[in-house]
Amino acid sequence: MTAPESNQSVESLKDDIQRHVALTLGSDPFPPRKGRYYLGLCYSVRDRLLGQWLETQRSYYDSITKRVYYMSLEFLPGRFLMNYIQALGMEEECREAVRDFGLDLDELLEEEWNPGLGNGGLGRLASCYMDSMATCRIPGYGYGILYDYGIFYQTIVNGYQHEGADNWLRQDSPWVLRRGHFMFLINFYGRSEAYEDSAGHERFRWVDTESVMAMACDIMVPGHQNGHVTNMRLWKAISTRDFELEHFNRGDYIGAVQSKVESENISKVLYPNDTSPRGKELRLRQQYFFVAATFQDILRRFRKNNYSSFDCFPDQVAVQLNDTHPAISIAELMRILVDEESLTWETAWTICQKTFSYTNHTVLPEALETWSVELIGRMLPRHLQIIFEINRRFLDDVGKRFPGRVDLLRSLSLIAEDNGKQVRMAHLAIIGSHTVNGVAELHSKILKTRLFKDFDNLYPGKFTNVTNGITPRRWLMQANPALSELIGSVIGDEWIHDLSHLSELAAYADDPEFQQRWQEVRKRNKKLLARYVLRKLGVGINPATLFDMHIKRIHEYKRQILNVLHVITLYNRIRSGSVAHHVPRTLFFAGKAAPGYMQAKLIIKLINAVGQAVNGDPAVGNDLRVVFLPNYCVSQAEKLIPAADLSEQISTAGMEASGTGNMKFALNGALTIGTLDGANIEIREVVGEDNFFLFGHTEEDVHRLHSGGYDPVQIYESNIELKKALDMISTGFFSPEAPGLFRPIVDSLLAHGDYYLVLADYAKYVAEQARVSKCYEDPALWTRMSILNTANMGKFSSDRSIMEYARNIWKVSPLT
Ligand code: T68
Repeated sequence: MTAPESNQSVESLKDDIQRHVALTLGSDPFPPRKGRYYLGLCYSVRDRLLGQWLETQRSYYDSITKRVYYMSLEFLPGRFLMNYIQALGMEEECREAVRDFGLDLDELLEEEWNPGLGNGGLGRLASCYMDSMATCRIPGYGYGILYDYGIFYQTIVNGYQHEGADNWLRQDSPWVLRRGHFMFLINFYGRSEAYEDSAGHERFRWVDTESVMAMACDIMVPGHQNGHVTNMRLWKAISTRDFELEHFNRGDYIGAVQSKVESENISKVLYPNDTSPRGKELRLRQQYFFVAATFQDILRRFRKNNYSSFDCFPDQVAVQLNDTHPAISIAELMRILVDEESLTWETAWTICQKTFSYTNHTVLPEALETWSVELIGRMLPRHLQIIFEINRRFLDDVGKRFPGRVDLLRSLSLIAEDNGKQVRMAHLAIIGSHTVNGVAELHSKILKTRLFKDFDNLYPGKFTNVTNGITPRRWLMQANPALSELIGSVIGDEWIHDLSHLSELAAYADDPEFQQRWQEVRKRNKKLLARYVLRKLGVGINPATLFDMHIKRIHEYKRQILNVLHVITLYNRIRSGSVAHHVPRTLFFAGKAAPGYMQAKLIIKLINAVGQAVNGDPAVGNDLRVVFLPNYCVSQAEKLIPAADLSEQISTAGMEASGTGNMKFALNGALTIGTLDGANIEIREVVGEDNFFLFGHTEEDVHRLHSGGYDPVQIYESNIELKKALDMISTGFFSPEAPGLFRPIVDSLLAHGDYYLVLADYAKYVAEQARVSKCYEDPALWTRMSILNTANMGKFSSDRSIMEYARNIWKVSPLT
């Protein structure tokens, strides 16, 4: 596939770039300028993919195949240009073409803005899965929302997080193809009206609604050099003409424009995952907006194939719900089938259950979605009626199977009563789906044995596991070209399609010459990062130090605090001269805190304050440095991860559903210090216990400690180093201008019971970190461990995950 066809030659590329600069952008191609030539290159690359995209979409129709609809309110695709270039196998040609214009491809790539249409792991997972669906030729689509504003832009001002608007579409994106001819009407509010049909049956229709249009905007997702291009369809809200006319007819021009603007607000902004998702009316509107638009599109395609009956719907359509955000789909499909297609309730329900499957991404109780009955009843009155009917039939059934078990009815009901009446979206997703999966083995086990135990008893076999994965294309080939080349030089390039081939590297783990080349690549990556940090922050860091990275959303369960306590401990040891020998480290932190999560924002301030104290202390010098990189995003992760020596995966056991950053680090040869949580457990299993730094209480310990008897104060009193670190935080050592500033952090650990068991794991963590330093001092040992990490990561390719979904859940096969 890489053999240059005529339009892949450097000359044709150059012609196209200049043609686009002149005729698409209306700019003078001379002299070549970075911004314009970047766009010229984008359009030229896009042209080369569009044909493949059209062909792929046509092939779906020709083969009348079952399709997968991956529904996700979030996607974090990262920059597109290099991904497209590599998918086409045109990197060398592109480099040469722009070089001939006196430009540098790597610099042009930096012109692209990151589409931040997601919060973190869940959205990035969706994008890895799109990449794998395309590469594995699984016929499918991604569906979501084209937000005008993605996740906020984070800056750090005086150590504090500031949130700015991320107006990523300010300049039109060359990748977003607006489809003005795919518009659907979406209804809200109004009421459900009963009427009698011609056969005398009571039926319902949804009337007096307000409406808005959903316009399709498509983004291509190419497979890797296989000619298969999957579509990601994102909906944009557009006001209806009717809406305007109504106002205009009343002579209310400003009112007309205002309601137009308001209705278009639906797709304006991505919600950050705040501590509690409750009560946000616009968020529920977003969910239904994208669900209703997607189902009209699904039905349009289904009808196009001329099916005589809806019975075969589940043979044509598999819908994956990425968390509960699209779970209102279940009520929507019931409404369509019963109200519009006149199917019986029983037939419609069978179709629903055969169509949907649901992925859960969290066990944190505060993150489980509920919507008040009042809000759903007002915004989606017919759907609420349907949810009540689903619940009535469901509880009837449970009541018959388990007579007298009122407790069971209460725990399983779709409606929670304790906090005003709330609809539990996870319960709706579970009973409306044929399969429910967790995202790592431990997480799936917790779903079955704790969170949804009663559901598992009720529906044996419904709960399953698909361990998350990451795409090797972005997370090794693209992010780490030097390591990819080294790997390719000894085992070839098959790993790009089949990551299990990396295991062939194990044979080289002790080979001194290969080890040296491995170290050189890692050194080079660290130097590149040091340069980036200097450019961005003006902070000099030493690439010879151990690069220790903790990069992910800031959350108490992810325990950045535990890491900070270790940093302070090292700092104190250096200052007191109590370590005979210290291995110099640079600590990297990056990540956003939800704007309403005060404790997380205070943690950011603390990290920066500790950084300021440590970095400014002449007694420390190069031995310890702390940097907080603002505005963590996909592109930044691509720069950080290849340069990491140590990956911090230190969540409280049982709380991180899977983690995917952990996989990216290990794939790039970083060693992990981690708890037995999420996918860490499976990573440790494959890379080997000897090649993983383990510490901390297990999930069962955590459960036991939460049941009573845990006393963090006693631990504080009995550990001198810990006590000293906490006292420094609480007495203002790091905030002399406001000594009480960090009290809430210390209070959460001492006065409020330390829910995340930071103190319980401190001693073991610090001890394991000492073992990290010791290993790092033995380059041959460290390098061997690093190579073995990369070599054994084959399992964590998202291609493997996608093929498991395809085989076991969706029942679809790759197109041939
Ligand atoms: C993450 N969840 C899990 N949620 O925390 C992580 N939540 O362990 C897992 O690896 C990853 O999903 C992929 O499975 C999230 O990222 C969100 O971003 C989110 C967004 C909106 C509302 C709630």
